Amino acid sequence: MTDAPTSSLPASHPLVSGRTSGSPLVRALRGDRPETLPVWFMRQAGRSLPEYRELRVGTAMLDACLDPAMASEITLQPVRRHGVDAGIFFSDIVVPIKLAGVDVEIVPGRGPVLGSPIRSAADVDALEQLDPAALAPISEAVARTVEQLGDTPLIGFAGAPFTLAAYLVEGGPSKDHIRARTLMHSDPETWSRLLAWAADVSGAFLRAQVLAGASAAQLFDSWVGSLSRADYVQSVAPHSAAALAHVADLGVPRIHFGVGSGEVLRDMTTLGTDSVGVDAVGVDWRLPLDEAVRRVGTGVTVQGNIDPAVLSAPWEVLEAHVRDVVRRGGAARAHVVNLGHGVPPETDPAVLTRIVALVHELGDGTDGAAA
Ligand code: 1CP
Repeated sequence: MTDAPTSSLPASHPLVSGRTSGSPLVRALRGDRPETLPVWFMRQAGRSLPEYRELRVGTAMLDACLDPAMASEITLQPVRRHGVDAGIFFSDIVVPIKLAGVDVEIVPGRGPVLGSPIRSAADVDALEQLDPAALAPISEAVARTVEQLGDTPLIGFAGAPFTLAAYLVEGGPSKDHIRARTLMHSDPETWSRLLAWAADVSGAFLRAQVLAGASAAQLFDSWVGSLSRADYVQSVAPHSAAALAHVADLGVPRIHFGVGSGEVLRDMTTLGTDSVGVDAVGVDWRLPLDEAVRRVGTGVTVQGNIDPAVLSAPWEVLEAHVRDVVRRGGAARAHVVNLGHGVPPETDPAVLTRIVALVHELGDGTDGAAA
């Protein structure tokens, strides 16, 4: 896997030119154990940073995402501050559906809200394809960011079809995504067309980021934990595979993450097939990493899984927890240290910087020193 083909990428792409191909993140995703464990944090860009809050004053969330200079600056802020081993592109999973013409906005303190939810066959029929030209601000923001990042890789991302459908059908954030799951059972044909549309739109968004210079691609299926395993395998995994297929020919390492994903972790690794279909699987805080490895095997890198709740505990407690995460991650072929979900907005950013320094002291994570 180390020699994954990268021929469809432009020669100037950091994975091809060599700028990021030897980085700890890319090596770990491809299955090596670099001398230093890579670490980054989901939602590292955003509300925990005062410089972010300052920059965002007066600009709506989705406007910030579509302003290349602002999106790029916000992406770089946590990299400068914490010394993390990767940037994650500042955007949102609903950006591509907005660019495809869906009436969606991000309401502060709440999340994505739709003007009118998508609930019937006719609603799905009315969805429009994403015009590739609409992705220009995304490509420009990524290109600007990658230029500034030097040897540090940028992770591109997109929402998985199920998590997007959870917003599209519900019309906003919801607890158990009941309406979405009802549609899946009551009208499987409409469900399938909706997820196929979401896979196309998300896949195009992900591909634009990779072509513009992202060195890894993460698919977020944040709400996958509300599905039974049977429903996941039958009605969801094929569409996640379709979204990820949009970058398959580019040879970029692919990460698949979900929350509450213990029951389906193996299926998220295989994408419902017989063999490993991604380079890394993200694990939430509920499942110890050694147990995750027991479930997914050693053909895939694990990413995770510091409990976000422990970030605000006393340092001694947090330090012991981080060491335990690293020790358990030693069971995997390779480990990318991260949280089990996003950084809570009230987190003291100094704590994140301290975790990065600690992880970088722990070597490749297999010497038992972490214990
Ligand atoms: O004004 C603000 O600051 C709004 C807060 C915010 C931010 C900073 C939202 C609204 N989105 C984002 C950025 C964002 N969203 C990133 C940035 C890069 C980084 O990680 O540093 C990423 C990767 C996302 C992806 C995203 N959006 C996911 C998947 C990841 C996850 O955390 O599970 C999901 C589920 C969303 C939807 C969304 N957007 C925003 C909120 C508050 C939510 C969740 C709402 C809910 O609870 O349903």
